[in-house]
Amino acid sequence: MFDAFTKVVAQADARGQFISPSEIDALAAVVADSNKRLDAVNRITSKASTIVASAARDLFAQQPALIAPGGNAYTSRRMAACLRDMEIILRYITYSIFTGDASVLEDRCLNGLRETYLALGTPGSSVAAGVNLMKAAAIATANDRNGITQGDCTALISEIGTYFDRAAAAVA
Ligand code: PEB
Repeated sequence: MFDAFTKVVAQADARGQFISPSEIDALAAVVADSNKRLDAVNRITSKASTIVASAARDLFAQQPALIAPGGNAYTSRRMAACLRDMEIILRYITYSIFTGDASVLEDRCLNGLRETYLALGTPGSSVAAGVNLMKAAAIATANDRNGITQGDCTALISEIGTYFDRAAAAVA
């Protein structure tokens, strides 16, 4: 599990080289944006249950077979497992936003997840659709201009998007 800094160190060490000026520039940008990063993590974390619930509601509206008898979210046990899975994935994404690196998400959540869903008979493409709905809700939450110091968050928001994209691609 790396953060943006230790990832650069590990990569430089693997090459047997000093940290390059462009790596230092990229990490300086991470430092400069760190308050925005913490605000984004804080907002998504405090709205996590709303993000999960609204994404799940949209998913079941788009794919009603999931909640019909025989569906993969039919019975409250499977519905609870589904909401729990979405919350787990969102939680690891907040860790990646916090550390500025996808490795915690990849290593501890996505690694083997496709095979788990295959074995369970849970449709990975539906999980991916749920992740994409969480992406829209989380980015709307993080990017809300109200009640926060104004600034340019485009780089951070697109980075946040890549963590959701990785999660969706890992199970689709
Ligand atoms: C992954 N999910 C399920 C299980 C596991 C995971 C290991 C089996 C054990 C259990 O039921 O608890 N666990 C989960 C995860 C990590 C982890 C992400 C990461 C660290 O440790 N059903 C749907 C939707 C989708 C869904 C498409 C979006 O219709 C999910 C939610 N996951 C779902 C369901 C089950 C499950 C289990 C329904 C139960 C399947 C079953 O028992 O039939």
